[in-house]
Amino acid sequence: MIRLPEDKVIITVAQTGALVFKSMNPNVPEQPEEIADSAYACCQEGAAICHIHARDKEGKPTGGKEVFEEIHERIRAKCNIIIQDSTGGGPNLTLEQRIECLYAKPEMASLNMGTMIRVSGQYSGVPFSNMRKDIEAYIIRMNELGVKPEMEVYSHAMFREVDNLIRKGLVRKPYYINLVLGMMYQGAVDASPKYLYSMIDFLPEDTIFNVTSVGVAQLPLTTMGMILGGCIRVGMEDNIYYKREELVKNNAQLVARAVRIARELNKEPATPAEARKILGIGFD
Ligand code: KMH
Ligand code: ZN
Repeated sequence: MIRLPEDKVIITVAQTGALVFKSMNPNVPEQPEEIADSAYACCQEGAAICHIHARDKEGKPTGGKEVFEEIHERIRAKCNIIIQDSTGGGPNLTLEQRIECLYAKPEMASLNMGTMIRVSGQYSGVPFSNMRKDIEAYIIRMNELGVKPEMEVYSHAMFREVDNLIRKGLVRKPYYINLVLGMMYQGAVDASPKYLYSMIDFLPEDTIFNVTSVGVAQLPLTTMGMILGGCIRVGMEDNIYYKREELVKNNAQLVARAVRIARELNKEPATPAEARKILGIGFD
């Protein structure tokens, strides 16, 4: 793996997701204007990357290219944060709908590295399907469109799919892997230091890693991620509470806290331009 320069951390904000709704936290940004205003505020606080899910007018996850285009346009009019679209989409979307966003020209996109079964909630028993052939089809499309994949790994077994892409020359260095911990709803490993260390052990060479952890574990595990030389992701997609019994007021609040902690650790948040350089985005 590659450690970030000691004095830097790349912060991603995942603001919306597919599983949190205004009924759970009224501050979740859902519509394009809300998403763009919030992305701008997060960029001002120190986020370099914005992970994006889109919603239709009723607030349901959508893969609609036009909605992603509107979000991108609105964000780009305000700031130069790196746009990373979700190809995980949401449980209501088909495999084709999940990659429509790529045609809205993000710089990055998530790539989920294995199939998981949802084990609770409304979609209990419904697979989150990411078969090898689909992962390959998605990354081929990303390569054609010049989109950098953010490979999301939820458990050790998924490194097999990472290796498959590397062996087939389908992914370019530096590889960028998001270690997702604690998402038991869809089969992730527990959010514990032991699991984080052991997943870091399995990272291929030439990999920059990011730590995502859900719920109450977002704060401690992302702090560990920074200490261990990784990037971090915060935001309401993964955590709607600021602290016990207190809902997050806005995504920028979580970014601001991450930046305060980074500075205590002698790190500065990478600007979007610095993050592009470190991740090799737009430098072909
Ligand atoms: N909700 C995250 C833990 C995606 O959008 O591709 C996983 C995620 C998937 O971000
Ligand atoms: Zn997501």
